[in-house]
Amino acid sequence: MGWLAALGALFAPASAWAQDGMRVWLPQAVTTTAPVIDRLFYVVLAITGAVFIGVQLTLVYFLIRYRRRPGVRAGYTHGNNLVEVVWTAIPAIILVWLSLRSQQVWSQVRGTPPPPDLEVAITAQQFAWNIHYPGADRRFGRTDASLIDEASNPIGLDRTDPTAQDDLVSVNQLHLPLNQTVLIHLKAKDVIHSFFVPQFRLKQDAVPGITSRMWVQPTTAGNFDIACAELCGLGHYRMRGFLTIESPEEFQNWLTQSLAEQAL
Ligand SMILES: [Cu+2]
Repeated sequence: MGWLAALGALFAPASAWAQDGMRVWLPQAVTTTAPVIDRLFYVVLAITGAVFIGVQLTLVYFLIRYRRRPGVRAGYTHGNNLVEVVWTAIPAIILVWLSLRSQQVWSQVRGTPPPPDLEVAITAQQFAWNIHYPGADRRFGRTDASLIDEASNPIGLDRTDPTAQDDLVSVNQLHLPLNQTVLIHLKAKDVIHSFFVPQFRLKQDAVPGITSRMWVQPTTAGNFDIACAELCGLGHYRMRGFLTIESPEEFQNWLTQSLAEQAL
């Protein structure tokens, strides 16, 4: 039966690919800023693609044009100052223009976020994502490392703190409401992890001792994977979270129901 298992292993990536709608190009873009990053990607691809084709065609032309012939040395060319100036100046101008454009995209994607409708704290650890919702009071309860209990209280939330009463802590389940601005506070408990949702076009390191902030505004409902993009230990491969983007009503229902289950 060994060969059957081997065959299965061979087709596992194919079935994951089929589940993702057999996309051959970029994953879905499900936030307001993802298409902005994609546009920059296409601009860079178009420029480098055109240069690549141009350089290869010129190479072939020069191979033929300056080949060895009776009475002519192979590779014989003479310098041309004007051509040298042009092919130095054009890439320089393109690079300066691209860096200015990238700066604009960067400030739009990672600059000051619009006022958030919802805030979520995500604490990465070997090998899970702890998701902390502040609840109706919109204030995160106090956390304290000495209160951490891996089984019952992975982020060390102080349940005696009044602002913690309506807080929800879920493991690997991130639900986000459609069309609302969400500010994510990203932390790490042990080693460096990296929060990665390909459909957000966002990848952010989670570093112990630092709270990194990023924001998203989801535009498409669906279920997506959260991957850890930093080799963080032996269980790195199974550090997978589940992202659900749903309507604000469905999100509220999920929050209320999870809070009720948490209280049991
Ligand atoms: Cu990790």
